[in-house]
Amino acid sequence: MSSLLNQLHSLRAQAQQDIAQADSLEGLETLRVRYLGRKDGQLTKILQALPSLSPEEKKVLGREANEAKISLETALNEKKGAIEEKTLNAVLSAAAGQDLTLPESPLSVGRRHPLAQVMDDIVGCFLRLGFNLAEGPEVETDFNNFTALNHPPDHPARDSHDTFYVKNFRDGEGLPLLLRTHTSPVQIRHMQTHKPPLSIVAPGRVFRHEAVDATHSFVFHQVEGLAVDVDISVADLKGVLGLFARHVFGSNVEIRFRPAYFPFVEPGIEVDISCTLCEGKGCRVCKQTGWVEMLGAGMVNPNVFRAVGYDPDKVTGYAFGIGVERVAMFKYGVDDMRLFFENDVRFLRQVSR
Ligand code: FA5
Repeated sequence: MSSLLNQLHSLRAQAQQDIAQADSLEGLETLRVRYLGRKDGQLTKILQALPSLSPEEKKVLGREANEAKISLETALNEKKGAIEEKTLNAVLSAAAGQDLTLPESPLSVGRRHPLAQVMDDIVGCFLRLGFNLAEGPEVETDFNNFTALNHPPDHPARDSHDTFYVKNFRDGEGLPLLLRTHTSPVQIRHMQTHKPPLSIVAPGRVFRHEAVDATHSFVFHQVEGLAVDVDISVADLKGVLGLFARHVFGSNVEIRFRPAYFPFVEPGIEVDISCTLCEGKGCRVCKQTGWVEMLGAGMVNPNVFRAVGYDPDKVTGYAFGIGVERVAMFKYGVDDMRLFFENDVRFLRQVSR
């Protein structure tokens, strides 16, 4: 028994000495396992002799072992605190001269560009109404961009779209390829490859050789819509555009149709949205008129159906082309389109969610 007690005392003395000399958290952990480890710790090994002792001896050894355990655990904890404090002091003195009480710099999270958000919003509205998504290339043939859309070769309407032609590249007819001036050629591509009934929405980037000002850009975005079936009427077009306007601008908005000319629709319509910024009273965004022009639309011209091999006596359809930048300007009350392209983050933060 006395040899066990001696072992215990020298274990305690040795452990206290080792803990006092430890200089890292890893070293401390090694000592904890060596002396107090449940399986192979030296204290556990001494206690393995307990069953062979008398009840009185068990009491004495048990009490002493318990005291040794508590005192070593306390020493380990105190040493751990001391090592951590030393590490922190080293970090602080390395940062001497810096003001550690300053707030951390805020983490700024990126967002989608406001034009992308508006485009998604418009497209999402039509997808929910049952339209399918369609796409076309930005470099187009003269046929798809003009001829099939009822612009004969010498038709003056071609001049209304100042076109960027792609040098040295020609389509199958020997005509120059061009950067599409609107998303309407997607109508042609889709009808050439699909049979009616169909309803599609086609977002995309378009290009016109135009001077840039507050309401015009030489590259901008449109969302094209097309629905073809038997007995489609202007009433269907009006209903769908009304739903679109209320979805994007809120339930109080009104739309009005004005006659307009586009070779590929008959009748052609320009659609205005009542100005929700001034509630129709007149402001700088609606140029004091109470209305803002948002899109072109109309009933598909029979010549367009003929160009894609549809029988105009059997089907009717409507089409529309929405100017995305105009929608974004109106939605955010911005009176200069160029702000959307300059990408000044102070502006983008103001208008995007
Ligand atoms: C067209 O581009 C026709 N393709 C739209 C259409 C489709 C009519 C289907 C009928 C049936 P327009 O050139 O008006 O039409 O342009 C449509 C919309 O694009 C305009 O209402 C306007 O919102 C926007 N837009 C036109 N030119 C510019 C420009 N330079 N910069 C920014 N937005 C423009």
